[in-house]
Amino acid sequence: MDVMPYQNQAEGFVKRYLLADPCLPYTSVLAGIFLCKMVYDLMESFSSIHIKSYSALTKMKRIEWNNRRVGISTVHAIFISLMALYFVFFSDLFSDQTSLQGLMVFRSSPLSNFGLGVSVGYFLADLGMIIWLYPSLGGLEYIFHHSLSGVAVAYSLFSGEAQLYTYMVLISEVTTPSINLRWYLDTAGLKRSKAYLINGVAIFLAWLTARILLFIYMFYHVYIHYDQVANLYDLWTFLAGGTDEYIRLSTGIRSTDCVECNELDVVCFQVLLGDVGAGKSSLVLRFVKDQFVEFQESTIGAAFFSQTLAVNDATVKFEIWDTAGQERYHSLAPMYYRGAAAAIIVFDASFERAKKWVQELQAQGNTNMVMALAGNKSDLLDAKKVTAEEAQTYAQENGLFFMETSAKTAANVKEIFYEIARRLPRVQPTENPTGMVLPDRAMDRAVSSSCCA
Ligand SMILES: Nc1nc2c(ncn2[C@@H]2O[C@H](COP(=O)(O)OP(=O)(O)OP(=O)(O)O)[C@@H](O)[C@H]2O)c(=O)[nH]1
Ligand SMILES: [Mg+2]
Repeated sequence: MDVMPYQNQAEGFVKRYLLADPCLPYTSVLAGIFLCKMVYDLMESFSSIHIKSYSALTKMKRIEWNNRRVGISTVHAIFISLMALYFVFFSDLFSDQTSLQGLMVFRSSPLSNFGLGVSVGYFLADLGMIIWLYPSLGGLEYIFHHSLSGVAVAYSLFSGEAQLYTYMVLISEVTTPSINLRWYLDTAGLKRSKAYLINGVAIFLAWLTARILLFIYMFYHVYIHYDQVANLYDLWTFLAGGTDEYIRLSTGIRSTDCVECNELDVVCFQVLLGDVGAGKSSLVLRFVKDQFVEFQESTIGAAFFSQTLAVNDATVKFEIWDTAGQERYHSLAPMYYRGAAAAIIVFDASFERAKKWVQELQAQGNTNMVMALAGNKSDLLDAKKVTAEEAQTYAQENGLFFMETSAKTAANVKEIFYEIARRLPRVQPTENPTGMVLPDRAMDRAVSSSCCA
């Protein structure tokens, strides 16, 4: 019988469904549960043949051995702490250098999802056994601890949020094998042995490093990346839903806590959208660095910029995501416009793509989002296909404001950002509505996060 067609079908099924990105979290949770069962059975067979003291244990102690102590728990701890050490210290996935892949707090990969999925599978399997054999494998504190851990890891897995911090916490699993070993030494009556003493020292050092120093490092990391952490929209919805802080975050505007800034200072998350080559990067480069590059490279993923404007009596700090216009990056866009307070939709020759972006933002963006339509390359009069009147009418009908800009000549570039700032709900009008100061210095990321982030 020819098995090839079946083999091909099976391979297709695995690739298209089991290992496809959207299914991977579910597949890995199931894999985690099956792996637990496998480790349990292997441990049982191995111990009954090779470990003499195993057969002397009571039935309950054997279950505890295969589950909690030597088996599942230890194998999971070794697996997840190795994964966590890799992602936190060696992988580029969460590093600051790869800003092109979007905010660090929203990054994930098939491998990072797989690791968290297996961990969720472990927590489910272990929780199932604890409840089934309650209270022999552990009391309420175990149920509470495992439920909380499982839910936290599953949240990070399925939302794709803060996976770096989840992995940082999971490094603390390195302490588990030595704690399990202590149980073994206890049960084997080796309390007075040298091994017991060495084990105690190892536990102390592992705790100090993985549960104290590492947690200090994690909170420090959160502190220096607070501008990104504040974008954890779903988590904030849960933690601060309905509060003033949540409203400010969900509209993409928040007060700064910089001591040098006054009460009216705001941070405005902003996104630039538009067709490929329309001039998004050129506009933001002109605004932030007052530069123009004749052959600007096409953006990959997205790029981050920040610039501060003094508008009326307030200082508005723009945190700008310049998105890529290429169609293959379209699916990333919601990550940048979700939670944004303002958007500039840029077009040059064709108007159609810009209209689609407006529709998408109206359907899925913030309700109070300030939207601007920029007809860029106004210096190239011949290339124009859309008249200013046509764009103006469209903008008025759809609640945007329209400006013709040129990144090349700098025409209307500062003005469009200024007009956005002026329209932000938290920026108060004064008697001098035209007062605008644009600092010469482009603010880099490090400066921004140390001050007004
Ligand atoms: N003449 C003229 N050329 C411009 C202007 N703005 C941008 N360009 C040129 O248009 C080309 C594309 O500009 P980009 O800023 O890379 O366009 P983009 O929208 O960021 O494109 P993607 O990143 O691919 O989505 C570059 O070669 C720029 O030099 C402008 O105002 N006038
Ligand atoms: Mg670009």
